[in-house]
Amino acid sequence: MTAQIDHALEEIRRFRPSPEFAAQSVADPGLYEAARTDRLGFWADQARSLLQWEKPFTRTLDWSNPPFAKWFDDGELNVAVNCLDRHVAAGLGDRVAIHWEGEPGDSRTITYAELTDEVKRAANVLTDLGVGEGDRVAIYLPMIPEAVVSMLAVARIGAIHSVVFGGFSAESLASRIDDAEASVVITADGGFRKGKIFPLKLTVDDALERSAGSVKQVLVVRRGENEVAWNDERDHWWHETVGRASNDHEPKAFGAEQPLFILYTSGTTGKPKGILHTSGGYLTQAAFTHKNVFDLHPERDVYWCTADVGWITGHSYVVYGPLANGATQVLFEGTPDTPHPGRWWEIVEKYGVTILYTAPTAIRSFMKLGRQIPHEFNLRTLRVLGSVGEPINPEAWIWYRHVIGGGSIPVVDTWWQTETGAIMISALPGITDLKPGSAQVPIPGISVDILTDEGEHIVGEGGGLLVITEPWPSMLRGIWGDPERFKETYWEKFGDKYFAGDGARRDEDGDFWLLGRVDDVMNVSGHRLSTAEIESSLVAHPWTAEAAVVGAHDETTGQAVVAFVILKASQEEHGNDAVLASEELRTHVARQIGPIARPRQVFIVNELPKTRSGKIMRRLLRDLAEGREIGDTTTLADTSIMQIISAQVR
Ligand code: 6R9
Repeated sequence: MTAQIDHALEEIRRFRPSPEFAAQSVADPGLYEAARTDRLGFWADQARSLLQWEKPFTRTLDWSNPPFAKWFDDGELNVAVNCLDRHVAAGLGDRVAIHWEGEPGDSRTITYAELTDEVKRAANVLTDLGVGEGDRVAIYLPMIPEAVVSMLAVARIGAIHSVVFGGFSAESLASRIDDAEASVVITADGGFRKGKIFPLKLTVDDALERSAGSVKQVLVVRRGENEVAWNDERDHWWHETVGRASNDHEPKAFGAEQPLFILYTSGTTGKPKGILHTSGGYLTQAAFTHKNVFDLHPERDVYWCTADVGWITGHSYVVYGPLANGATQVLFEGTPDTPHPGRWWEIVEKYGVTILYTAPTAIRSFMKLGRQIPHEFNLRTLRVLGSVGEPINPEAWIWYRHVIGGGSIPVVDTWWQTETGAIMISALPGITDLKPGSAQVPIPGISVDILTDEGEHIVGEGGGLLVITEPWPSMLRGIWGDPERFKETYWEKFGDKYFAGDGARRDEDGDFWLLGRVDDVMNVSGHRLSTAEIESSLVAHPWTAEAAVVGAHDETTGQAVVAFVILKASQEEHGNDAVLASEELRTHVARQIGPIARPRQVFIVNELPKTRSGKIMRRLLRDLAEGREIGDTTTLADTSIMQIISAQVR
């Protein structure tokens, strides 16, 4: 048996960097050569040049006890100082760190000097609340500046943060608090979402009733101004504590392997995994990739990553990467469509955003609404676009480049995971010839490969399982409290190689194409087909707005392709004949990819089930396609969506 993944969908468009862009690029092609010649020396150089070390390291990597890596481990640094104080000391105190935009339209501008001040105050308060080195602090906040301040204050005193996305339930929050045994929670009275207040403090109160009782103190930011219940022994207002605290705080240097944060991510089975990241290596790779993948010119760029700080993208590319690099960035509390569907583009215009980093799911939902909405705004300041979170199909890539980017600016598709900590596979704008739909090449200093199920290297072109073959600076250091699960999940399958759980193929140029999670790979009559590839074909049809594909059990073929498709609004105006559309799309896929890929069924629906981070939950669609009872829907952004879809399918 081989793990080859058959494919036929060819994407042949190529975009070379413009000479003007290449001429001003911060990355130069020499990076690849340097990393190839001496990989560890390359990372040591990056760590030294991008960060400020209080005690220089002499050891780059200790891999004597795999899979437990140590990077730069005899060096000492303070992560918050690297993100704040050193920029102020370098005379950049007046540079804007954060242009914050609240959902209702209120805004705040915060300079590096002001942010440093606020973090020092918060660090003093956390110390007063009894938080010491290595203690865990849970952060459950909306996208407000205090979220960034809290993370950095925790880092500054050598404690460990566990940010829990503000959309998670009391139960999820309680299980994360318990797993990490957090002693303090930082939250807000409430936050804004789609014009309403969501009561965060209430959820924290509820979570603490359910939890085992490690939390002794709760720090509450006033944001929603909604009524809250108060426990005098335990609860403290941010403005009364941090607001009045001293801004005098002497930072301590910590070892490079000092734990920085835990971030929970769902596995295929069982309870969420607490992914553990540490300091020096993580910050090195976050800063390196943020600078080179986005071609950051901190003195003139206005960068905007739309991710919430509750996800890894928010950790590495809202907080640590940009601030370590002294960037000016936009932080936005709201959603793309409140109070109007042009809200994002209004923000790009207002702040003159030059670099935008977002997810394909957002891009496709804008595609659905049409180009006239973004075209009402001035988007000409944009010069680099990024994508993350799932494969971006070539149609969405082209739309992003043309409609948002004006047709000539680079789009970088960045592949990485909570576990990898920072970007691993991506083009470098200014260097790489871009291919829509491909994440392209490992960044300098990263080694990846594609293996068969049996662990054999696939020579040349071909599809299989993506592995990372050498340790990397921002790699996860473990699963909190569960070293066995860490080994089992990522290292058991291929020994010393990290198993990412994604399918990928390499094309004749050596570029990588991500094919979705391996549990999203279907086997139809002995052929492996990627859900992502068929989705990409469906979305390329002019009638389709969005598509999700699953493999459903089939008597004859093992698995059969079942598709769920949302048609474009323009299509609905033309009568929206579901039977006709479904027949047309089946034929289209058969034509584009081959008869083997022809979906057994194409269901026309109005919605797809998505998690709060925008990932389609194909597992639920598979339940539906196989006529089973629908599984656990608690992590859906809208838990009622599956009922609506089921009704449409029946
Ligand atoms: C950063 C982030 C990780 C999983 C990963 C893969 C998918 C992320 C992707 C991509 C194709 C890309 N993924 N980026 N697939 N192309 N550019 O999203 O982390 O939430 O842990 O998800 O997301 O399947 O394994 P995380």
